[in-house]
Amino acid sequence: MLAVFGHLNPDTDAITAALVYARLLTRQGVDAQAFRLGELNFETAFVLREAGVDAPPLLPELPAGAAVALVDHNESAQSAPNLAELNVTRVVDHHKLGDLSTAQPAYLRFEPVGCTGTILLKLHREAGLTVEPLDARLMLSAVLSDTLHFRSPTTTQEDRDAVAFLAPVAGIEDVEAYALAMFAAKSDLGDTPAEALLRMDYKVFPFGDVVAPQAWGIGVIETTNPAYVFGRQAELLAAMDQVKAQDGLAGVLLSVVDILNETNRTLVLSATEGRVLSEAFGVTVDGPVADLGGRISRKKQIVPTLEGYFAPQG
Ligand SMILES: [Mn+2]
Repeated sequence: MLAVFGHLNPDTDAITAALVYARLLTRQGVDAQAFRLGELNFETAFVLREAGVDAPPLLPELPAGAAVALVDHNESAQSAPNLAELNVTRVVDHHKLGDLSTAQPAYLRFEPVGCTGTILLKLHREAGLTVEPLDARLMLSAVLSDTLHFRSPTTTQEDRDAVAFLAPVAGIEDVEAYALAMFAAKSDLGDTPAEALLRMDYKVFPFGDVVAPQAWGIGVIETTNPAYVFGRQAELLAAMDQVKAQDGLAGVLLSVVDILNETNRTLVLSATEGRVLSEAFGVTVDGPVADLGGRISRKKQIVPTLEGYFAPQG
């Protein structure tokens, strides 16, 4: 059995890509099953509920050598804890290549598009398989989620074309209304504990080099209601401080992305984070919130800038 899973702290793309790719592989004669590496966020729970689909089970600890397919990620820091011992046979992803290595020749499909779902639609076409309505709905939801309905600079024409193709197959007439309902579900955070909010869409990135490595944790809260998040600013800063110490990180950032206004205001934990943000992004940091303007994509606008900033000189 091939275990198919997306990244830790899964988002809608990580969960739906695992479900859709496992179904696609099964139709192609591969014994594949979808798993997840964490709890669903509120948006993903909404998407699966609307689709009438159960969440994939949590990935059990797999024995060394077990065959796995990675979707929507490739870096070990974002994957199963014992990834190094597993046999990665397939990767379908739209992130930068990280520290991936494979024991044997593998099927690797990377494309610089806005969403894994967009690549999965191509895989259906290349295999000559029709797209089932359920799969169409899941892929469509992932593209809307990852691109913030085309607001993100990660959006490509292929993502737009994918949504235009998938919406009628999925039976979704009003894509705008569906996207807004997804974002409303994602923003309805209730009394979620501060650390859970920080870790909901959170990734650890290794910056620097072997001589001076430093791991940074970068969380993002995409919301239509930033006032709610800033109302919990003190709690969030306390959670960031605790996670930084607990996980031995050099820095922790939490970006609050206002989906509808396309802005990023990032919580500044200490002078360390403040200095890095001001030097890397050329912004004035005064107090616990840094205005990063329209930089709403961690993947395309935050991480590459920080990688450049921490890269060894010369
Ligand atoms: Mn994705």
